Order: sequence, then C-alpha cells, then structure tokens
Amino acid sequence: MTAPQIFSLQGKRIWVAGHRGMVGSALMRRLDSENAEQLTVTREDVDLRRQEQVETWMARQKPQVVFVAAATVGGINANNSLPAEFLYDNLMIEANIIHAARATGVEKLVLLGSTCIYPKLAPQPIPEEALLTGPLEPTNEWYAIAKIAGIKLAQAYRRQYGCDFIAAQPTNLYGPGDNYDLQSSHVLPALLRKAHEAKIADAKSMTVWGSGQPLREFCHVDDLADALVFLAERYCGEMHINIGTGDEISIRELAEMICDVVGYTGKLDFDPSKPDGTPRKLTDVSRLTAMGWRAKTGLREGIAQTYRDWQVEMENAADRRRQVMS
Ligand code: GFB
Repeated sequence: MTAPQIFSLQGKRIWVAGHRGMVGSALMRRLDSENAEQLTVTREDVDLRRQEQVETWMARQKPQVVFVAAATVGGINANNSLPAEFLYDNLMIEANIIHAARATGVEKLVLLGSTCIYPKLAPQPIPEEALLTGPLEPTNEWYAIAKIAGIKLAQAYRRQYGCDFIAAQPTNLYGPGDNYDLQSSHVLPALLRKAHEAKIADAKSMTVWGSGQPLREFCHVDDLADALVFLAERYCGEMHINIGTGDEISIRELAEMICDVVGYTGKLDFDPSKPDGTPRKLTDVSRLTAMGWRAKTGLREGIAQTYRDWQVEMENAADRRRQVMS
C-alpha cells in the first residue's frame, strides 16, 4: 500500500540547490514530469557557504520547496585527504539554507544525508535508529559529522519552529553526471574508467584499491531522485529515512561485474596500501518500502546504462575540444 499524498509539488516554486551535481541534475530530470516551476542558481552567482548571499537570494526568489542536494562530496580518498573542506563546506551549506528556509517560509525542505553518518560497526542492515550509537568510520568522519549536524538542524527547526523539513539518507549512488576523476571519485565510476582504459590499452591488469572485501550497496541516482520526490509528497516526520536498494555486493564482485559490462578480460590487482573504509554498509529500507517505494534499476543494467552515458559524455567533450582547436 502506498502512503497517502500529504503535500503536492504541483505548481510550486522548487529550488534544487546543487542542480549541476549528479544528484541535483537527476532531481531536475525527475521534476520535469511534475507541473512545477524549477529554480536554480549557479555557484558563480551565489556561494552557498556565504550566509548573506544565500539569505538575499532566497528572500528574493521565495522558493516554496527546497531540495538540499548541494554538498562537497567525494570518494574515500577525497574524504580522507580534504577533511577541512568536507566539514566546513557542508556545515555552512546546510546551516545557511535551513536557516534561510525558515526565514523565507519554505513549505517543505528535503535534506540529503549519506549512509556514512552511521557507526562504522552498525548492525546490518542499518536501521535509521543506529544514528549516533557508536564511533564513525575514520576515513569519512568529517563528512559524516557535517551531515549529522544537517539532519539534526532540520529536526531542530521542525521541533522548535514547526518547519516541515525532512532528511533522506541515500546509500552509495552512481549514474549519469558522476565524477570520473580517479583521485576524488567514488568506487563505481573509478572502476568503470579503469576497466575502460585497461581495455583500450589492452593492459594485462587493472588496480582495485583495498582488499576487495568491503560490501557496498549501490543505488542509481534516477531511483534516488524518484524516492526524494516520493518522500517530499508523502513523508513528514523527524526521523531521517534510508534510501537504498536493500542489496549489497563486495568490491571484488563489483569490479568483476564492471569488467564484464565493459568487456575487459584482464586481471584485477588489489592494492592493500589503499583503505577499505567501512567493512559493510547496507541500509535497512523497510521504512521506505512500507510507505510503498522500491528502487527499480538493477545494478548490472544501471552500470551498463551509466557506461553508455559516460561514453557519450566523453564523445561530446572531445567534440567541444575539437571545435575550440579548429
Ligand atoms: O566509493 P568509495 O570511494 O567510498 O569506496 P566509501 C568504496 C570502496 O571501494 C572502498 C574501494 O573499500 C575502496 O577502497 N575501491 C576499490 C575504490 N577501488 C577503488 C577506486 O579505484 N576508487 C575508489 N574511490 N574506491 C564514501 C564516503 O565511502 O561513501 C563518503 O567516503 C560517502 O563520505 C560515500 O558517504 C557514499 O563507500 O568507502
């Protein structure tokens, strides 16, 4: 049974903060099918880390709905090596938007968290109640602390001021518009790129960081965007809500699946000098499924689609370079 609709996006002025990112652009695509007005602002026009700029822009634009998809994000290496940026940027972005949202009378705000907010050794699958029950995974504690603060801020504004602000906890995401930089990306785009380049170079092997043993859950970003719209319209409450598929896979199996999709038949070399991070991170999605939402995209199918999208993106970028040079 699907949870009843308690809020409508129809005809609303909706601001997707971070509309150029992987999550933000998926949300923009998803919102195209709603009869709503989409607001955006670029980083060049408003720096979301600056309170005055955010307050001035929001007071002028008066969004009725806000999705906070703006964040400084990255994979295990970026999280581990840029602790100040991950903590400062994310704290500022969340605090500025949430505070201005109350001041400007936003009717619904959806904040995005991340499953790294949960303790490193949380029970699996991880229920929402596991938040703040144990120590965090050290490679991403900075990002996690900022995201926990954001969730608590949304809860506090609901409790003290009656604002309808909710928080969603997506699991590891992938899809069109991902970051393919090998130093700062997440595992899935990194392995897609490595497998693609190894295939083209006819290399004997490709490198996979860590032991290959950690387990991860991967959700396609278009499924996430659909879940966010679903929650905006059908959920109102203090508890943050997990979004995932409920399925997990080891990094080794993921690498094998990616090689198969790409058509790379070489060997996998595991690099133990790179961190494994959290051993296991599977979300308990029973709250969301009880409301009537389920992910639609299978992992293999999603990887194949993402690989095609990335190849088109690379072709377009090459065309642009050729045009600039001619
Ligand atoms: O996706 P990922 O960078 O982040 O790494 P987390 C997941 C696992 O894949 C780790 C391994 O065990 C990595 O060691 N891995 C193997 C690789 N090869 C590679 C590679 O070439 N690149 C990368 N990046 N990993 C992030 C957090 O944790 O998850 C963030 O740091 C956020 O804060 C995000 O929560 C969703 O899953 O470990």
